[in-house]
Amino acid sequence: MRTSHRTSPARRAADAFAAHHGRAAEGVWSAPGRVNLIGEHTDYNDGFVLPFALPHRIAVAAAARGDGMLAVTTIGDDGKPQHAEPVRVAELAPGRVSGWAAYPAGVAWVLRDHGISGGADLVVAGDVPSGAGLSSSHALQCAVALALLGLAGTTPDESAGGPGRLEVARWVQRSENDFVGAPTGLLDQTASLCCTAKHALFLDVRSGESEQVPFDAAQGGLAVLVIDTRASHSHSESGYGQRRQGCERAAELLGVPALRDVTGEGLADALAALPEPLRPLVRHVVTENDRVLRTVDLLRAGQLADTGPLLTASHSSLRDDYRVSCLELDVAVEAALDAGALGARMTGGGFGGSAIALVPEERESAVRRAVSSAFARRSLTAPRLFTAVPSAGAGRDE
Ligand code: GAF
Repeated sequence: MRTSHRTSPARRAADAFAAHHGRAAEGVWSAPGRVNLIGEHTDYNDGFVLPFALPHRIAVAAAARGDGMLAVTTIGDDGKPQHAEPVRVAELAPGRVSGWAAYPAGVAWVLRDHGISGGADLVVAGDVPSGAGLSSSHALQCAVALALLGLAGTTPDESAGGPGRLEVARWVQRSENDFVGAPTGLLDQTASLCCTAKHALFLDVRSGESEQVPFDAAQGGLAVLVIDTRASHSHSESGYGQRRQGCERAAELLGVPALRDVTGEGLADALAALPEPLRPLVRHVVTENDRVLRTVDLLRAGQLADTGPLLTASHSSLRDDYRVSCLELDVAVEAALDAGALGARMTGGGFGGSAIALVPEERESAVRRAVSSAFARRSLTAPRLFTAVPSAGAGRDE
C-alpha cells in the first residue's frame, strides 16, 4: 500500500518501527534537507555559506539493542521496507559497508570514537527528495547522529553537558569523508543541525562562528522556488573532488592555508601567480565569498529583493569559472530569469540537482510555467517545483 506523504516522516518512521519490531521505538529524531541560498564550494575553502533548512525531513525511529548490532531499515516512498545487513558496531571500519547503508553506519563508526558504541534498531522514513542536491544523505546522517546520541541519553546541547551542534556536524562530516568516502565540506551537516525557522544560517566555516539571519521571503512578497531538475548527481564522483583538489593546490602555491585567505583586493595578484587552469577556480571562490558577505548585509538591512543579482552572478560564476553547472540547471535559471525571477542559481554541489529562483509572488505561476515549458521544449525530464520555507533544524520529534 502506498503511504500518504501527508503523514509526517516522524509518524511514518514510528509506525513502521512498531510494525517491523513489534515494540515501540524509544524515540524519533529527524533532520531537514537544505537549500544553500548562496556560498557554493566555499565551505572546504574555509569560507562563508548561507543555507536555510527545508521543511522536508528524514526521521529515524530508534531503540537500543543489547547485542551491539546496528540494524537499519528504510521505508521507501512506496511504503516498502529495505533492510541493510546488520553490522556489529565494534567491527565497523571504512570499506566494510557500501551503498546507502554506509551513511548511517558511518555515523555509528564516528560516534564510537566519542564513547557512544551501543547497538540500535533504526527505522528511517523521509520526504527529502533524494539525488536532488537538497542534502537528503546529510539529513539522514544528522538524524541518525541525534538518534544514537539520544539513545545514549545525550542531546547536542553544550549547556546540558552534550556536544555542541557544530561539533556533531564535524563528526558527521568526518563520517562522510572517511567512512563513506565523499570529500565534502561542512555546509550541509551544519545547515541540517543548526538552522532555525524563518532564518538563514550565516556560517564562517573557518571560525565556526554563525549568525541566524532573518529570512522570511513571504513577508517581503517574495517566494523561493526550488527547481529539482531531476538530473541526478553524486559527490563521490570525481568532479567534486577534482575541484576541491584544485583549490587546495592553488592555496598551496599561493602559500596560504586556504583560498579564504585570498581577498578581493589580492585577487589579481593571486591569479597572476597561478597556472592558467587553477585561475577560474580561485576567481570563483574569492568572488563567491564576497557575494555571501554582501547578501548577508542586504538581508540584515531587510533588502531581500536586492539580493537577486548576487544570486544570478553566483550562478554565472559556478557555470563559467567553477564549471559545475549542467544543461538542466542552466535551462532552469535562464527560464526563471526570463519569466521575471529577481535572481536564480544552482544550489548545492552541482553536476545536476536543484536550482533556486527568488520570485515576486505575483510572478510565481508564470515562472513555474516558463521553467516547465523550457524543459519540455528540450525534451528534458519534467522538473519538480516547490516553494521553500526556511524551517527548523534537526531535533527530537517523539
Ligand atoms: C555539496 C557538499 F556536500 C558541500 O560540502 C558543499 O561543498 C556543496 O556541495 C557546494 O557548496 O553539497
